[in-house]
Amino acid sequence: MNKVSPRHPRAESLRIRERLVEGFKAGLVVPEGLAAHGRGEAFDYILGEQTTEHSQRATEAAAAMLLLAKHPVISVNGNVTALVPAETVELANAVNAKIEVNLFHGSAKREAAIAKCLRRHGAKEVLGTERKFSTRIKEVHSDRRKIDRRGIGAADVVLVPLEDGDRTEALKKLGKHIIAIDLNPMSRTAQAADVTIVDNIVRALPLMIKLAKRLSRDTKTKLREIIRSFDNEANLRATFRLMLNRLKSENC
Ligand code: PTJ
Repeated sequence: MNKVSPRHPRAESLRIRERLVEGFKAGLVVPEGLAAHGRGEAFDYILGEQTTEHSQRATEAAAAMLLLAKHPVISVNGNVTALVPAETVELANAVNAKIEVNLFHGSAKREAAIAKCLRRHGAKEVLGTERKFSTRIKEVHSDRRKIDRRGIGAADVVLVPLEDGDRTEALKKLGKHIIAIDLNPMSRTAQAADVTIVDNIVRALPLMIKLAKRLSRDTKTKLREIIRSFDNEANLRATFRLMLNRLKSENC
């Protein structure tokens, strides 16, 4: 790996790219995942590569929702595993969630590599790799239709980071609550989710862990109040406005 100089003005962004390239070489990430990351980077640039107050509010609502859930599940794909493997495991422990591998570009080999990587980072159980537990959501027209009966199949709340569109809509129809992490506030996933965090996953997950640990000491009534007072549509509109204003200004 080429060492990125800490003095480079875009060092952090380059380091994140390196993690994806390493993930690609290790068989975790598909080539399309590199392109998807580029799209995310463009939106992140407009956001100023920082966590906005709106995404902070969404992240708090997401943490409360995960803590209140009976069967929370974190859905992981190649990019998520390459970027935040340790944080995914830490968040799952903090909110008592299951981790399930769910791929857009399905491959048993990559599922196994992703599960192995997450176990290396401390995950005790990774669902989504055993055929005998697998079932299908017929409304989904991609490899993502394959889900684990013990995981997403039984879940009441599903965290879907870096998702493509139609599964979120299908999971919503099945009555599940969806939390999305997506730098593109216009994506179908962002629009369809109950809570949308428009932030880079490398910033969103550490913040969610911190907030989940803090909120776990609060009452259920307080957690319900956080969710009740969160308005995803208004929050997305405010994020749009912020992006537009940044584009109009000369700071972007
Ligand atoms: O590993 P697989 O087979 O499941 O494939 C994963 C990808 C990401 C290739 C697949 O899910 C896909 O094609 O996704 P899309 O439709 O490109 O959507 C990914 C969304 O994530 C886009 O809206 C991007 O803007 C956004 N995104 C990309 N990188 C990040 C991000 N959002 C948050 N943090 C990022 N680092």
